[in-house]
Parts: sequence; structure tokens; C-alpha cells
Amino acid sequence: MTAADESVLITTERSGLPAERGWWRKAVVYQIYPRSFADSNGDGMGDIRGIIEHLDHIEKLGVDVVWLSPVYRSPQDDNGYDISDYQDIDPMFGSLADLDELIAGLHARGIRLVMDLVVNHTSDEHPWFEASRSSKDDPKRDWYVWRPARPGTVPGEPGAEPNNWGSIFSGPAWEYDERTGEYYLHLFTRKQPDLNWENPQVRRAVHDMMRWWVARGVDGFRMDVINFISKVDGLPDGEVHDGALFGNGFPFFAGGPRLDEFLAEINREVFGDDEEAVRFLTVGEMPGSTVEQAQLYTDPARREVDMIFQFEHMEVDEGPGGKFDPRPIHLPELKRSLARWQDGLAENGWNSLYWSNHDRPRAVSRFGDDSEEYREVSAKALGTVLHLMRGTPYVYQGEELGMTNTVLERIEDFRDVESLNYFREATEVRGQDPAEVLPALGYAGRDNSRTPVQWDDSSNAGFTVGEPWIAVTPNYRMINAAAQVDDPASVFSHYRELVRLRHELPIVSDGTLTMHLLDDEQVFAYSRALGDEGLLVLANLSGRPARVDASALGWTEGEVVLTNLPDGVPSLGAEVALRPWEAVAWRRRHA
Ligand code: TEU
Repeated sequence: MTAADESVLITTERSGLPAERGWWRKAVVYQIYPRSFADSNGDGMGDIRGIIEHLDHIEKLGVDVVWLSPVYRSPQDDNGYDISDYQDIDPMFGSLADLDELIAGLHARGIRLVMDLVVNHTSDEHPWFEASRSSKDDPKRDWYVWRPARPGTVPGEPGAEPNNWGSIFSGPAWEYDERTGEYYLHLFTRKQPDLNWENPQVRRAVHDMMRWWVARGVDGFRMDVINFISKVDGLPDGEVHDGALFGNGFPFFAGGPRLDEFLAEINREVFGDDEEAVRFLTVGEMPGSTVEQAQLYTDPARREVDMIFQFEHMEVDEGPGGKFDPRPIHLPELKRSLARWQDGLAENGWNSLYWSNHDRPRAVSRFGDDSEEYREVSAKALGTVLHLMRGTPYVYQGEELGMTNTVLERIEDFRDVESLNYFREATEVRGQDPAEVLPALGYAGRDNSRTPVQWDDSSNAGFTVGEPWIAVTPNYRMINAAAQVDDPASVFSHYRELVRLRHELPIVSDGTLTMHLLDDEQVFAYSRALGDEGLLVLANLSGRPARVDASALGWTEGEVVLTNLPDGVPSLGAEVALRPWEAVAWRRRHA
């Protein structure tokens, strides 16, 4: 495709939405996990027409961007994060025509579409990989990471893998391929072989594909584990931690030596010159990234990405054994982590803000209290704390309704490859008692956030007229959109108000942020300032009454701009009494 063709194409379906530099600072992003959003044809799987049928819901929430998790052709080994054709839609989700209609429908409502870019790996059923594994001499052999067995070993035997890295989804990170007698690298499942980004042909193919989507009207990309694309030369063995079955390859594939170069190349090759590039949104999913790395990745002058998803606050309840070794959340630790990122990107760069996504449990169940007594008020408190911070907020589908974790007690309840692989390895290889493993999977498993969105109290919560691919969370009769969208006291209305405040109060999008009371075990407190204006947020993130001396923070008066317990809002001063999960934001005209 020549630059000329490309420039002609680009004008095909521009959103035509205003794109001043940094527009995404005032934006709120809504993440859709298509498999679980809405099913339009009764096959029990969500699809693109199901999203089109619910555009009013998204528009009513007031969000500015939809991030659409993968809908590309895929054997669905990892629910679409294993792509076999980047430029086609999987029939279970619909067609390219459906997606064009979705793009047009969103743009007509002033909403942009960000696609999921999964290019650290492809599916093993992608023609690129099928060619690559066909023979050592195939021109695409070097499009993936192939290596011979470890010297002195019998290829195919345990321990013969080229290095000792473990896959993130359990087992070794290498798969032996009988046909050519070599191993290929897969940091996730064996059906997700890693692409070799050292190969310029691979990079060009990805740039072409991304330009193709831009020409179709896409407004940006969420880039899946994009900080894994540059691996350290020699792929050295990783340290084997106590009790670990494999070496930790993370230091050798996360934030690799050529990552900045590859990110800048994508930006340049796909989004063109600076004037052009500002209209797009790019967010890099970057597990394990530090504040210092993020300062570089999100520095506008370097034109790499606009923001990243960092994971520090996602690991505050992870024990030494990782995600499935849960420990209680200690609020000061969570606050210190978020404070570090707020301070670190205050001058330059930009934060994303999120409590959950399709890889994490539901926010209200994890960070709030999903009991009947406190579910709504704590869901609203979490919304207030996150959305009034400095950064771009992300709402994961159902979070605006206060949806909770589901019931995951028997292995049959699970669908997610990460949990199923972990269970198999824990019980069959480590010999752990299933009764010991299942509660941890039930607590942290990704299926918690992948149950169908609860649209109403009809069967299957109005998600499908068929048999849903995963059970609907049992509390759907109480928690659903139909019961909330017109109820001013609902979680939905609270989230709608949060979006409005970011749109209308410059202090929310542009103000500086100062965290307070970092050691307080109950209260999350911070203030914002912009010019002569100030905003104070006090949230009691506990089930017990809490007290704050706001005068010590310099606040003795202010106008209430938001609360989640309308009656009896506490007055500012030396003794601010906050009820369980009460969250209030005050504003004043002098910072
Ligand atoms: O997730 C990467 C990632 O960090 C997660 O796998 C996370 O480490 C894991 O869930 C923690 O338990 C991205 C996608 O968001 C995820 O859905 C995919 O499974 C994964 O990449 C592979 O594409």
C-alpha cells in the first residue's frame, strides 16, 4: 500500500470529532468485552450487533471512547487474544460490515473507537505462523522466536526447552515442534506464539495492518502486553524462585532494549506527523512497568504512547505466590502506590486510571464491599476516588452498574484458560488439594469480570435468549441496567455524574493533585488545584465510621459537588465524620 493510497483511504471514515492535543485528558473510556456484553442472535455469545443495540446505554453514560476487546478472527483459545486474521471479524462476533456500522454509530454519537492491538503474539492458526512452522527455510521462519533444544538434551523431553522461562499461563514458555525439531516461544498459551519484533518485516506488517484499521475509521489502539515485544538478546535463563517450577523470564522480556524504538516507530509509521497523530489515543498495557519507565513511554515529546496500564495497584492483594496467592488489601499500601504514579507523572506524561478490566475481579467485590448493605455506596465511593484523580478513567462494562464477582466454586464454573491451566498445574504437577486451590481462583479468577452484562431482570439478565457461554451472576434481578438508568440514586447515575464533572470542571482534567493522609487505614484523601480553584475528595473506604481533620488540610469550607450519601453530608472543619463508604467532593474558589 503506497503513501498516496493510504492518504486517500484515511479520509474514508474520519470521526470528524474535535481533536485538540491531549483531548483524552478530558475523556472517559468505556471498555467492552464483546463476548459478555450483549448477544443479538441467541447463540449465547455477545456480538457486535449486540453492542450496536446498546449504543444508547453507552451514550447515556456520557463516555467519550469505547475500547473494544478483540473481535478479530480467532480460535478463541484465550477469548480472542489469539488472533488468526487481524483484518477480519470472527463470525461469532459478526462481520466487517457490522464493525463499520458500529464505528459509524459511535462517531454519530461523538464517541471514538479504540481497537485492541494484540501483536506480541498471534494465534498458532495465523497463516504467518503456519508458514513459519512449515519449514526452517520458510521466508516467515524468522517471524517468530524459534530455538533448538538446550545443548546436551533430548529435544521434546522436559528440561530440553531452550531456556527455563515459565509461561504466564502456567507450564513452560516453549513448545516443541516435531516437524522442524525446534521450539517456539509463547509467553502465554502454546496457541499464542510470540512474534519476533527484531524482524523488520514483522514490524512493517503490523504497521500496515494498523493503518488499514485507521483508514476504516478507528481512533486509536489499546496495545496488549506491548512492553513484551522486545526481548533481551540470548534469552538467558531466569531466576527460579522458591517453589517455582520455572525460571522468571520477566526481566528479559518486559521493557526490553528496543521497546522505545519500536513504540516510536509504530507511532511514526501509523499515525503520521504530529498534527495528524494528536487525534488518536494509544494506551499501552505494560505489566511490571515502573514510574520511571512510564515517564519515558508517555512523554509527549517522544511520541511513543499517550498513557499506559501499569499494574502496581493491581497487585496489592497478591502474596509471594502471585495472583492466586491472595492477601488482604492494606489501604495505605494502595494509596502509596497510586500516589507514586500521580507524583511521578505530574509534570510530564499521563496516567490511566482503572480499578478493573477483563483480567481482574470486579472492583466493588475486590476494593469495595459487595454485601447488600454496602454494595451501592461502596461502588460509588470507588468511582468518586478514581474519576476525580488526575488521569484518564476507564470504566469496565458493568462497573457503572456496580456488578459484583460471580460464584466460582467448582472447576466446572470456570472458563478462563489462565485459571484452568493454573488449576491443572497446581493439582496435577504440584499435587495441591483442589479444595485449597479453588477459593484463590474464585477470588482472583478472570471469569469474575467476564459474566454477561446484566441488562434487566428477565432470564439471563437480558443478555441472550440462548444459553450464555458463562453463567450470569445470580444477583442480576437486583443489579441491572433497566433498574438504574432512570434512577438518579443509582450507581449508573453516579458514574454519569462523574463523567459530566470531568467534562465540565477543568480542575478535574487539568488540576494538580496532592495526596493526603497516606497512613490512614480507612480514608482515601486528596485535593486538586487549578488556578484559584480547589477540590477536596474525602472517601471512607471502610465499613466503619471514620473521622478526618480537614482543617489540618487547610479546608474549613467548600461547596459540595458530589456525594454518595445525599442526606446529612458532613461539614468541613476539624471533625469531618464520614460514615462507612461515604465519599464527598468539595470545591472552593481559592486553591
Ligand atoms: O493481559 C496481559 C496480562 O498482563 C494478563 O495476562 C495478566 O498478567 C494476567 O491476567 C494476570 O493474571 C493481556 C490481556 O489483557 C489478557 O486478556 C490476555 O490474556 C493476555 O494479554 C495475552 O494476550
